[in-house]
Amino acid sequence: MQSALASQVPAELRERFNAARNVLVLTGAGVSAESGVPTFRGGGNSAVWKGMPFDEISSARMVERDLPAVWEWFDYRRGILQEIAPNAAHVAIARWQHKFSGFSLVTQNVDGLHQKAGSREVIEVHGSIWRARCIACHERVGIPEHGSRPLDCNNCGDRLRPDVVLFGEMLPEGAFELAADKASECELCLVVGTSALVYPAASLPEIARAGGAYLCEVNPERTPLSDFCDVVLTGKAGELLPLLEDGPRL
Ligand code: BV8
Repeated sequence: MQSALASQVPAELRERFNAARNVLVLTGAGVSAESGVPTFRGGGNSAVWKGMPFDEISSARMVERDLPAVWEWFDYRRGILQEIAPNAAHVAIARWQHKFSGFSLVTQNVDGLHQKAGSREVIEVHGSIWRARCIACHERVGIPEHGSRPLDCNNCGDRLRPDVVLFGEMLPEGAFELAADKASECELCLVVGTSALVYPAASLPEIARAGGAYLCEVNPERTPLSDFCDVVLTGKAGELLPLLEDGPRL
């Protein structure tokens, strides 16, 4: 007997998923929601930090205006993340890297939870909260999950900033181009847990579609992308993604 959830997976999607040779998954904050990481938008709220909307505190302007405030915001988020584990969605996606002959994972998230779940070669188009970068020489340095954050650049002594792409900043050299190439080559594109509002990442599903991909969105809410997709699975990623894998019908 199929569970109500499993019946949400249309036969065509399941067939395509099992037959696919080249798959791309694009994730946003929603894939980490069931781990307890607050999303930025949706659910009637948007992230606010000390009265500033998140796209203000997470902006290039703020790095120039008040770098200590930007660090306080990222230190706070890293503190939350230290206690957080990947959820069933991250774990399913990590399994998929061995399931298909061609598999790409592009994430807008900076939380590192895909890597924690075992995903490798993750294309992080918005950088990582677990790295810092020198303002002057751009030398990068890792930030330990437990322990103090490096303060100044070992290379030139100048100040460090989060190695995260803030609003109004270019994406990491080559990251978007690589993601766009993979999107144009895939035959199945799964868009998981993103409001599809932030560009250029939000243009990746369009690039996949232009390359002939079958588009599937996984999200409890409708997004501007929903009508553009071949199929929309309405629900939580942690519940729905494991159902895509061919296994005993629940
Ligand atoms: C750029 C890192 C070129 C920081 C982020 C003016 C000047 C400059 C640029 C612009 C401008 N006006 C517009 C732009 C472009 C701008 C943009 O797109 N703005 C939007 C908001 C209109 N983009 C940029 O600035 C980008 N750079 O364009 O460079 C340039 C440069 C200079 C001048 C001109 C052009 C840089 C964008 C990157 C910004 N950094 N993050 C940080 O983390 O603090 S973006 C931020 O939003 C996050 O990274 C996040 O990934 C991203 C998108 O959000 P989502 O991941 O989708 O999360 P969200 O909360 O929105 O949605 C969650 C979804 O999950 C919801 O749909 C919800 O229903 C769903 N969900 C909830 N629970 C679940 C679930 N789904 C599944 N399962 C669940 N359980």
